Amino acid sequence: MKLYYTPGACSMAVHIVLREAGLPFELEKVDLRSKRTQGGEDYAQINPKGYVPALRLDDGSVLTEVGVCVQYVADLAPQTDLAPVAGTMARYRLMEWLNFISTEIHKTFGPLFDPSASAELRQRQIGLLGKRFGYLAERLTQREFLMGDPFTAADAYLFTVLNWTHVVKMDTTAWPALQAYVKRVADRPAVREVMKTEGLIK
Ligand SMILES: N[C@@H](CCC(=O)N[C@@H](CS)C(=O)NCC(=O)O)C(=O)O
Repeated sequence: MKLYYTPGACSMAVHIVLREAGLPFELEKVDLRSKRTQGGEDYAQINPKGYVPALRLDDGSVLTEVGVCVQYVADLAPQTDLAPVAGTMARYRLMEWLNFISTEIHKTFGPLFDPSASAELRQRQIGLLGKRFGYLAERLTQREFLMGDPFTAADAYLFTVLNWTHVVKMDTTAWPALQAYVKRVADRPAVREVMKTEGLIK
């Protein structure tokens, strides 16, 4: 398998699940401005949607969308419990989290990365994120990880997007449970390894 990624982007969720799963994989960095890979390929030929992540599977086909890629990888390593067995209620709970993270958190950050966004829009997005963070913090005071214990693919995705609060300089001190959760995930050996590889920590 080969993961097309950009350091610190949502592709990091797939990278974390690959490391947590202990599966062999290759990495290829994508420059999102030029839309070229580190190896010089035209990224539009790999993922015509133009964004990361993309996962080249061993049969040569390409899988996209964070919430799907993380489940695909997790299912290759069922012993790790990164995703509950397909068809169970627990699996639907995982999908519920993945969808929430994608639509309510990941995409809400978008305008905060846009230098042309107005101050009003930024405030609106920060307010929306604050509401979601309040909900998450309440859940995470009662449990170690989103699904309780163990760590799952949803935690890999949530950690990845919460890491953007540093990038956009959003103050999270109002949600200590969320800060404790981020630290808990950041301290996992696989997560540290991913962050080192992506150049986010030394
Ligand atoms: N729906 C996609 C969204 C992926 C996405 O937003 N990727 C961002 C990085 S976090 C990106 O590559 N943006 C560059 C672009 O859209 O040109 C998914 O879930 O994978």
